[in-house]
Amino acid sequence: MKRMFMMIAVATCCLATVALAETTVVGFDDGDDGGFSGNAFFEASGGNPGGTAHHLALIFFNVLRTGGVGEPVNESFVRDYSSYSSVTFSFDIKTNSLTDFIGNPIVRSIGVSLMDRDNEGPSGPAGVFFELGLVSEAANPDWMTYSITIDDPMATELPAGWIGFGDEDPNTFEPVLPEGVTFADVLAGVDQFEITGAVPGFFYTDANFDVLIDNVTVTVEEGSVRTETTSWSSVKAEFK
Ligand SMILES: [Ca+2]
Ligand SMILES: [Ca+2]
Repeated sequence: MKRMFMMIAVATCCLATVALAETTVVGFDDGDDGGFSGNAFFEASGGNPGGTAHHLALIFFNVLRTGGVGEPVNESFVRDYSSYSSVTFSFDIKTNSLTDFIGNPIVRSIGVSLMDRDNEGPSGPAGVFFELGLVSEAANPDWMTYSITIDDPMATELPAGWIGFGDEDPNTFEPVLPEGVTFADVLAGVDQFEITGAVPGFFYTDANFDVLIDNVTVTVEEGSVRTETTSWSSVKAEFK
């Protein structure tokens, strides 16, 4: 019995857990779009550092997206996230100015949106949105980073702070996921990723944007992988 216990102890002491992470950064080098489109210009300088996406226009809201219908796709962002233990999105932002139509400084929100066009709801494709923070001269006068980590891409319930869309609540008219569609369903079939100022359920009027976004990043972490450094047969051989 004692000998058996020792064998098990030896076998388990040699198993280690290793988390494997894969990170993709879109830095808009030399003004390259990195597979993104939307209402930004892609410029070769002014970024953090180097190239940058530059929202410089009178627009309802800022949007940088990859995977729009008929548009470029960056497959590091547009993918099936179901096999990962965590997913982190981040980007850097700097607001040169953001004003209303008569030039008064205003504040807008910004967040990330993941959309799955294979799950269509009454108000459009199903998706999920997370509001990361504010866009304004006061909030981001210099480069800063917004980031959100999804700890369980296979969660069926919406994690705290996430909004579903694709349908609306019949009583409150707030956006919700279509019936039968879960957070996990969307994460398993993302067709479009966006950094956007359009919070689901809100409507916007024109604003003068001069806002820079750089280093759009996704990090996926594999589930913990157990590595075996000693085989069971070699352990048994030690006790023969
Ligand atoms: Ca850059
Ligand atoms: Ca899909």
